Amino acid sequence: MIHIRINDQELKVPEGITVVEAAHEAGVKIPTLCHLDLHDIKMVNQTASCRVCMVELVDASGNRNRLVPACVTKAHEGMAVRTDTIRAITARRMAVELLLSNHPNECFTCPKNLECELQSLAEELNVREIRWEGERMDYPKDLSSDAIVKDSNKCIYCRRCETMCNEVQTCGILSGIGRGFEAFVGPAFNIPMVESSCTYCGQCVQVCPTAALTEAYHVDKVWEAINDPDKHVIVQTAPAIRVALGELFGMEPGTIVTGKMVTALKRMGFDAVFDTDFGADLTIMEEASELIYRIQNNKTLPILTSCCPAWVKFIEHQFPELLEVPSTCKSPHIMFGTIAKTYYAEKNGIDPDNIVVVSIMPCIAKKAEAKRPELTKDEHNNVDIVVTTRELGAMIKEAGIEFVNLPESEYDRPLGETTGASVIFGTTGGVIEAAVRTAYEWMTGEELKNVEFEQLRGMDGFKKATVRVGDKDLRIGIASGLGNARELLEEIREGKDKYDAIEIMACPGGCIAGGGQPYHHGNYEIVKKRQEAIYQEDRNKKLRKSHENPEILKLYKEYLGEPFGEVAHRLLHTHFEE
Ligand code: HC0
Ligand code: SF4
Repeated sequence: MIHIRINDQELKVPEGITVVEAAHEAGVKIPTLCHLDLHDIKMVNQTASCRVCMVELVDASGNRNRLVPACVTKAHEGMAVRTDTIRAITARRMAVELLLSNHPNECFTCPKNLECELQSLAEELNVREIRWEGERMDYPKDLSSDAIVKDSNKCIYCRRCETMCNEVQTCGILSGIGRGFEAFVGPAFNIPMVESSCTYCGQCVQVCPTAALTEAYHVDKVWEAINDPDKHVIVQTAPAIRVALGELFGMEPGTIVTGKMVTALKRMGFDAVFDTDFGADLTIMEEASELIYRIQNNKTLPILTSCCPAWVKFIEHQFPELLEVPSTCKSPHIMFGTIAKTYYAEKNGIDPDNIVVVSIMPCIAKKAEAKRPELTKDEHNNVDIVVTTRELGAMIKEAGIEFVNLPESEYDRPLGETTGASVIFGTTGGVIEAAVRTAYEWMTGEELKNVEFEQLRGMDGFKKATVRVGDKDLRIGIASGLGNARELLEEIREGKDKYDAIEIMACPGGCIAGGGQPYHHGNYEIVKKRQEAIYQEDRNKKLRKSHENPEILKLYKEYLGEPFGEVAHRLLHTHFEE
């Protein structure tokens, strides 16, 4: 421990700590912008480029003699720091003023209005004028992808996205381009995002403090569909939405808002409100069957879950030689779309051409997934519009619905009947746990009494576990975050460790921390609360194994035949390419 002084407080702090961290221990907040320390996922962005955290050092004679950026200045024995002098305050305010001097003046219409960290800082630091008009950038927006919009004019060069993409996700898409006023972060040679190997995981969007990176906005398409009297508009909600949507309305992170969300969707005018969890239960029927088939027929193992579209893109770009490993199952929301436009359409006598399927997802990559050529070649075979949790929140506000006071309602049937197994898809480890619950009973013929597999849970980015199933030990690998996925895939490629089944989710923590979820502004405690809520929602369910879902069993009996059979293959499976 070392002794330092911050303002008038004497402190004992661990060696190696930065001045920002030491000040935090003293209850003093030093504002930061580029700085981001996500220790839960081992990411530290310490570029010190914004200079918003300037403080004054005081020498042994009591003279204030130097301004330093607190985020990269390490505390040392006997150090004295003042955060509250006019010089420090002016320097911080000036840093924000300079950033604003070449920032587009369009807060009213900006997608990050009221969520922008630069805007909040300007308010927090009492910036009341911009004294120097800077040179403006005038780059066109990159609207090339269906998922991400890049507006380089709003880039403040904090490089958080770059650290996230390169160090956490190991995708290497983003880096600094240009000099001076014209500098911004983008793909090499500033090629359009769609031509890069971007996975659309959206983690760069989650950490961007401004609106330089945002999701492609599809709210208007949904309103158009709802307002078209010829269309039967179905909405499905992903597992992770229900534990995060409330945050957009000031509710505590981890509040479960399933019933209120269903009421809101009904009031917004959707013709049927269903649950992606139904698609997740269906996925388990297929994936568990595929796992057992591969084990019993000595086919390629491990099997990898294929429901995360960013992860699928990652393996296509980065490990094409391993493409036979992922399960051929379509992802749950795409399976759902297929069933809505076949089984549900036939059962209700609706022309599939008049059905519009809207997916509410915590994910940005789902927007691009829904447009993949192999999933769109049959027009009755897909999801039409994908909007994120944030876009849903915006629609609820736009519709004038007072979310917090809503009564609760139930999903419609039959595609709204679900089990606890499908809810846990929303967190890292959940898909494989759900698959094990079913595979166990199918492989042993015995009832699984305790459905909670602690060894598959938690926020660790890379977990290895063994689950005893009858006389077989199933070796399981779980990775969340693409850097961890890379480690796991390299192990498989090099034959370093053997697995029977593997789950990969591109976002650290799984879909609960997806690129389309409410901004957590770097606070992983929020993500942990969402995870606890997911497991609570599982415990709230009467049925907790996918193969016990009565509507799923009816779907196979009336329409699909056997799991992993001919019809199921045609409708619910796909292939991967690049
Ligand atoms: Fe997920 Fe999904 S669990 S990817 O994390 O598998 O986005 O929530 O909807 O499709 O079900 C996201 C979440 C889903 C899908 C499901 C899967
Ligand atoms: Fe990198 Fe993911 Fe952002 Fe693409 S979406 S640039 S892969 S962090």
